Amino acid sequence: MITLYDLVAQDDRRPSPFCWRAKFSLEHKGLKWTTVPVGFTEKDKISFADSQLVPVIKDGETGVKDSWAIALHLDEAYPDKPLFKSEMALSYARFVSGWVDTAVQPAMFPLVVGDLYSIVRPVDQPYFAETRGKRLGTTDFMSFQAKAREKGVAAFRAVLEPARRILREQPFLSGNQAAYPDYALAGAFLWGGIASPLVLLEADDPVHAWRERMLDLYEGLGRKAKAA
Ligand SMILES: N[C@@H](CCC(=O)N[C@@H](CS)C(=O)NCC(=O)O)C(=O)O
Repeated sequence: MITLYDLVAQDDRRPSPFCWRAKFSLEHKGLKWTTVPVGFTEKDKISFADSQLVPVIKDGETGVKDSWAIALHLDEAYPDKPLFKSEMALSYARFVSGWVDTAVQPAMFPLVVGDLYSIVRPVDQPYFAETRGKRLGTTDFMSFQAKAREKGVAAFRAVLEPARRILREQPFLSGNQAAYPDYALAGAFLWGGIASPLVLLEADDPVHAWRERMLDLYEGLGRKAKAA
């Protein structure tokens, strides 16, 4: 049994996009896993892995931090049902993950930050306000979010164009079956959806239909997640 240290918000919500990558990876490989909830200020729970961030996994005596390192570890330790079937598949997954990290999530964050703050556990809110306030230059996250939404929703949809082009042609970013590139992008949408009721996608967007397929995967793992 693998233990995933998973970011927790109010009402046991689990919003972390990077933890979602790890959850989908564990499911992809058919491994048994459980979670330990970790609040923003509960760094002591993940110190065994020398980490300040989640996801972290404990696999037997081994601790692994960072979602990408976790994926690599799982393929190395459990070669069955590979996440990365070839060097090219690994490279594509890395490229898509990098795009989600540097373009998709940064475009989404300002649109949901006020709602995200309001679901953070009260005990963690001062930490969130300090760290994210520094990043955004304000702790008035609701006003920041309202301003960002004026032009940001259209800009966010534009960022998704590379995914939209491929999803017009095939059901998943990875082809006929979902794999790591899909998990990376789905993690971002789970983050947004768990934090905020904001409608991010138009109903006729191919990305919308893909997101529905992603929510259905693994017996509706994503769909069962407590959303805003
Ligand atoms: N590169 C890391 C990023 C992990 C990350 O940023 N995790 C966030 C949650 S989504 C976190 O632990 N934040 C805690 C904090 O900001 O103190 C990965 O891929 O795992």
